[in-house]
Amino acid sequence: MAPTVDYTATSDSAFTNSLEHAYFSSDKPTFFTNIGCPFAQRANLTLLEGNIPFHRVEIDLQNKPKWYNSEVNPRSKVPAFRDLGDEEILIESAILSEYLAEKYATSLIPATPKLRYLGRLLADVQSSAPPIYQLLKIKSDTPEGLAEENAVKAKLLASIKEFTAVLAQGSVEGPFFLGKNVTLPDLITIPILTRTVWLYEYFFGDKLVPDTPEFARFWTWFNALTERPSFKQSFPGVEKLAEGVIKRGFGYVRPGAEKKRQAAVPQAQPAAFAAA
Ligand SMILES: N[C@@H](CCC(=O)N[C@@H](CS)C(=O)NCC(=O)O)C(=O)O
Repeated sequence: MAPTVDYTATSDSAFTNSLEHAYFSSDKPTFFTNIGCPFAQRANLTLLEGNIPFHRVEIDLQNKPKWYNSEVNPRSKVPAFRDLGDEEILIESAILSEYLAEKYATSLIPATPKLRYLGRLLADVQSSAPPIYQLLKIKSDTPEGLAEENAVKAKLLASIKEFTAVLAQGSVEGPFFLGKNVTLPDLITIPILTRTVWLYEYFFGDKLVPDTPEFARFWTWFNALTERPSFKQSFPGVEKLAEGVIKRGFGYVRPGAEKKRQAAVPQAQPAAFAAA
């Protein structure tokens, strides 16, 4: 199946899609992505926050075009990026985002070695936490399953506590990691944390991270980033993500969650794109 290609800028109207080969724009960098992928969203946020023009090629991960492996990314994953004036394809979301900021949007890079260190620490804390999918798929209808579920929940919450402490080291007030301006560590960490927080609410019906003073800095950060146009534009909506999780057997809605969810969760994020 051909990838869906959307035109993120009007000047792409001359584009014609090729079923046989990968399309590379000749007047903008080409970004191969998928709206549901948190790793791709890191780079997508960096492109948007850095005001970097790009041509977007949406890859259907369930039905990847044949050329994707051979002509774009031999690892067969999104994101991938081809810069203008360079035939080489750049991969790996965190490294790619750093490249994009260094080349096109240096204001996104924390200003001092100490702040860059803290930013990398923030990203490390986030990526050392168990993936939310590990929790969602545990069958908790046996005492062992329930114990396992509780252990993973505790690990996730402990990691968010640690994350909150590093946020406060960056800036006590925020709202962003380093204060009033968004920087790369915000963009690298928010995609996976939104999956963790919102999918937890969706599948369990209650909150992983309580609304208490202990987590106030976390919520300030989380709300400030998810309200930005860049986030809304690069996120498919919680329902779409949850649908994908259920369809692929990565998790199931816990009994009673739906009722609790309707009371506890104000609204899922609006879908940014029709197709996820
Ligand atoms: N370490 C990679 C991970 C990227 C990744 O796992 N992408 C997933 C989608 S979220 C993917 O393309 N999966 C396709 C596949 O494995 O077939 C990065 O940070 O860029």
